[in-house]
Amino acid sequence: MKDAQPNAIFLKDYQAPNYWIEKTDLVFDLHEDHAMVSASLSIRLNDDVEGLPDLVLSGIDLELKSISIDGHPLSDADYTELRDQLCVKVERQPFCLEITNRIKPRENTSLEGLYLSNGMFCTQCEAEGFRKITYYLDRPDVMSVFTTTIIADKHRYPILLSNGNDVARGEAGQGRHWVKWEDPFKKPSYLFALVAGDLQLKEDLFTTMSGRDISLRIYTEAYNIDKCDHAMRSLKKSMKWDEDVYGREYDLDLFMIVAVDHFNMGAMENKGLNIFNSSCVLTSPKTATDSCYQRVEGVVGHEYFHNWSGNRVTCRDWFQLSLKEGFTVFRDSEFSADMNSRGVKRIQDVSMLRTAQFDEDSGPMAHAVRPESFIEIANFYTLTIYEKGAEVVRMIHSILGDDLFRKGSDLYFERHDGQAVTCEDFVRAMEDASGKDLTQFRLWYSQAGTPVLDVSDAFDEAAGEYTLTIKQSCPPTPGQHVKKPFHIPVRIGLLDNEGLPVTLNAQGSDEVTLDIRRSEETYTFTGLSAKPLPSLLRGFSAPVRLNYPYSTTDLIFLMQHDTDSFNRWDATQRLAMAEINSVIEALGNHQHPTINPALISAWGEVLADQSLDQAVKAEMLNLPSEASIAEQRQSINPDLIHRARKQVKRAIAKTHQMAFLALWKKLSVKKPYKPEATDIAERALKNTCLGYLVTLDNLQYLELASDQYRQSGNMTDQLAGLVAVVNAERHEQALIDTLLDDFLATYRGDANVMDQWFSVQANSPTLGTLAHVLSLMEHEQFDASSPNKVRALVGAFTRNMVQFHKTDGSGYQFLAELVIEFDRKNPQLAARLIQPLTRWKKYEENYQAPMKKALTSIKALPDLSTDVFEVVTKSLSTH
Ligand code: B3K
Ligand code: ZN
Repeated sequence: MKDAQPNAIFLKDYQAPNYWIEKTDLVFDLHEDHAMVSASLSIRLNDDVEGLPDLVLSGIDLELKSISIDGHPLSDADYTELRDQLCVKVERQPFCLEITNRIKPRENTSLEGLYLSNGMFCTQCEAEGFRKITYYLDRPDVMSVFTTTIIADKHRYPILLSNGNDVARGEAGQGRHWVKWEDPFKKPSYLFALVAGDLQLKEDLFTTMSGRDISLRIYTEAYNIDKCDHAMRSLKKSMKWDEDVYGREYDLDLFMIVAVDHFNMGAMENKGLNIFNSSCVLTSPKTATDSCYQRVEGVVGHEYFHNWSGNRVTCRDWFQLSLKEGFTVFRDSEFSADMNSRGVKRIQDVSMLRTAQFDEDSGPMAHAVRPESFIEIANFYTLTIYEKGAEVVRMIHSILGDDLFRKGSDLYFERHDGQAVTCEDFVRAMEDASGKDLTQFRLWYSQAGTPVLDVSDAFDEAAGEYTLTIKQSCPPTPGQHVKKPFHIPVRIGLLDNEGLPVTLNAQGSDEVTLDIRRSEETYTFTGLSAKPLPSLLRGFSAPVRLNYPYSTTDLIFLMQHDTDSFNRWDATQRLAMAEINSVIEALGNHQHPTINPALISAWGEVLADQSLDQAVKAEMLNLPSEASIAEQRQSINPDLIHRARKQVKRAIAKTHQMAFLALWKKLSVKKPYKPEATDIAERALKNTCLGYLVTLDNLQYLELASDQYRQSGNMTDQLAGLVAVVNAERHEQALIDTLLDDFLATYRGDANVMDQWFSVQANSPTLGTLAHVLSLMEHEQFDASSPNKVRALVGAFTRNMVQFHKTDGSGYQFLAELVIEFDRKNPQLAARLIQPLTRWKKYEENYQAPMKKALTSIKALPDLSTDVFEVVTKSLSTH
């Protein structure tokens, strides 16, 4: 537990370290109830520092056993042990500091530092976990060459892994053995990794562009080893893609991935030894959904790409986190776009950004892509750092174009290889390589909040001139009340009355990118015979909210004619959103809503459109999610959102049920499962149809869903069948119970599949009551020490608009009690779980009070972790 009133750390206070650690030799002696860690650190004074200041090392929950310098044990007067630090007097330098300390991995439930997952030792050091292993300058600008020797029982831990290459091994007596690893590349401590366990191995080979053979190894527990093929294929594709697109070759002779069940996030890019949440590695047609296959491919790519964007060139300090994360998310999303359907990937990324990142950016935790301060860095692994950071890199890419962007990335990697650098260094490399001025663009790194573009237009018939006026603004965010105008690239096109693209310039282009720089900009297009319809922010060329007074007819026109598939999709979402909003108003006024027939017939046209890509069609038919609707509302009434969305969906289903049914049937042909774009698209579309059909109170559709559950040979269709039965308007409890029991009996023991079973129930507006969630927490398949399970059950429940948001506050109270309990075990998980309460001010009044009460009850506790303390304090702050 940390201080009750932890302090913020500021970017402006950054100072280089007083000492460097040039070499780090580690020996781990692993035992059942403890581990002994011996570190030999070759330390040298930073040339810029005068005198010989004390060496101040970080260390948490460590038991110091011995300490010496250059072989001479230190006396008590030579060092001081503080709570989280060790201060060592320095009389001469350079020197070698030798430390031995004891840790208790089995008692480490934070999943940070060295801990156990299913009896296997593993580590997670980013951001500040290495200090839970040994005393160290645990900051990313201290880069060192590591060697690691691991000693452990041979029978229980036959596999001993660390970063780099294994250079020696031997017997250690008494049934123990040892392996020594050397990593020739210097790295910060956050990239250190160790694994010891009884693991099986899947092996392959990749030949790099310069002809070097790299051994690829994926380690899992024996019973999962047949589920690694897709991850291995994804790894090879990633290695090839980074060579082709960025010219980046892998550097070690060995690349390892280890899958573990207990992990706080998706995966970790430790040098040469990536550690993954098993949910991001393991797949098989029967146990993994299409989106799971795609997540595995994306995460494998992401962690692999970090080898250059993050490891070879790393961050100077944690304020620069987006330097590696934003850039790497941009890289992985382009990789996925190249491997699958580019249009759909963009739609999915933007949906997520607009739903969750926009929400974060308008709430109490809003922060810039490069934050100015934080209390707990673990709270800053956010959608803003990752997804908005990726959008910022994407904008640089679109301002520079493919070739100059590649020149910029080449320069960045070449100039900073082996260094710990800043976002500024990245932007400067892009500027230097391209000759473009990104001065104003840099505001994207320092200003938080989502900019708003208000667009209006006018047409001068006599002159044939069309004028677009674009005003930008950005709402205040905590600590930043006034914003300067951003540099915003806005890609647009114009459609004529026939829906054909209008030529916009002398070069004959029908699409241009407007570089918005001032708070108001005007653009004039000439030579038009009638007022065109603008297609704005094509491909979502900047992470902004765009307002333009589109009529229903305009949106339907764009849905039909826009050449930009993203904007066609966006038109459906705007149309649906307007309709759902008006139903919410009607329901709020206790009126009977009627659904606009224009919307219903527009959906019919999408359904009938033979020319549409199937995956895009599925996305176009999908209504905005409840979370996305909530994000766009001024004031949230969860119950009304749920009911309104359902009514619109049912109205569409009712009119088009024959078309949905016909399409479902057409796409329900049995064929072997392939996780490939066309097949994934067909399944997505088919299951969208099923989702519409079961909104109707019709036994036939319920049977369709349960047949699909029973007959499908893959998890995507089977799960969609189950979800459809559970949430069908025609509620048949006996059938629901039968299918849930069948699912349990089939997949019991498969942790990742069981996560789905918990989520389906916790998500359900009818099934997912608090009482049911509480009973599921007692289920033998539930494991409170697994973040995946907690997220699958409790996380899903907190997104359940109907059951979590009860005005009696029962859901909020439950969450508060759980957060308090988890905070003692796993603060990172606790701080994530609390998120749904942080937006209490956005809810209607009768929800606000119980949400605030729950937060206040957490805040009242002494000894909160810095993680939960920061989130709760900022959420309750009046500023
Ligand atoms: N870099 C890690 C995230 C570490 C989070 C630590 N709390 C995974 C990734 O972004 O690749
Ligand atoms: Zn990352």
